[in-house]
Amino acid sequence: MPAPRTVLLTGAAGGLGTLMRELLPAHGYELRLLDLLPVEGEPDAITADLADKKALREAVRGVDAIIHLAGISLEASFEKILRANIEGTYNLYEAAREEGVPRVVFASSNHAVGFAPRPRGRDPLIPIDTPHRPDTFYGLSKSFGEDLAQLYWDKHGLETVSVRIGSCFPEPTSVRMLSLWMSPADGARLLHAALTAEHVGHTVVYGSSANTRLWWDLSTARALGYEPQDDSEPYAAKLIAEQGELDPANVAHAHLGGHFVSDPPIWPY
Ligand code: NAI
Ligand code: 15L
Repeated sequence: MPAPRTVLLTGAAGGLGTLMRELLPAHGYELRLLDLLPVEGEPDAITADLADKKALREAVRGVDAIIHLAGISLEASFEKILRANIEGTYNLYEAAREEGVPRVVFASSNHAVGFAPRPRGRDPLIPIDTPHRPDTFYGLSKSFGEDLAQLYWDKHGLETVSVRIGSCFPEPTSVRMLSLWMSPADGARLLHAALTAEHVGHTVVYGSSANTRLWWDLSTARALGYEPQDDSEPYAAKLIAEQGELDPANVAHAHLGGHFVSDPPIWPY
């Protein structure tokens, strides 16, 4: 596959979309933007719902690849998750198939496997082939998205890299995030690797920086050419002083998904 140049970024108005809009052009991409909400400062962005099949078909026409970030990014009722994340992702893949887009990078999440116990001490890192253990309907929709991607590869030859993102924010804000943090710059590096690696078929990777306190195995991400440059460790002393070490007796501290397993944050609208 020739290196993609024009890339559709869905979810462009969101937190991660905003960070990637700033960082991806330096990797050589021209971004076409789409979101349910207007994208501030981007009058050419497409304002469309993932439910709008016609708009999606037009949005994907002629792009070399899609980075799919749009959707509900927290827990919500099954009906809301079904519409935005499950049917919405299906609609996007159908549009991509119909228009011959060769590759999608899918924003999966650690919450697809959120009930995986987090490693302690000398425990092995969580492998990429750990079974799906969603911690929420939200996580379930990410498990679905990964399976949908596998189907579209096996049946239609549409490639996907599913990135189980940890926590991609400018800085880690919790002790848990010391293990899962992906710096925005590393996020852009990983998306670039996922867009340009050859013959990915459907590849699933974990998405984080090279954190000292890493819980998962980054080898499938590294195999794409991803070389993380950042580590959350400089934030560790302050966060641990403020919040204390993780308590193994606390169910939210004992699992990869953190508080999503017990008290998930709810999508506000
Ligand atoms: P966000 O909630 O800030 O952004 C999501 C965007 O999707 C919003 O701008 C929203 O308007 C848009 N959207 C929602 N429903 C839509 C629909 N039906 N049609 C079109 N657009 C719709 O979330 P964030 O943090 O930017 O995450 C982006 C993606 O990455 C999400 O899929 C999320 O699940 C995933 N992810 C993010 C992580 C992170 O650390 N930020 C961690 C793991 C996964
Ligand atoms: C996610 O999947 C969410 O979209 C994001 O807002 C964070 O909560 C992240 O996981 C996390 O686990 O920190």
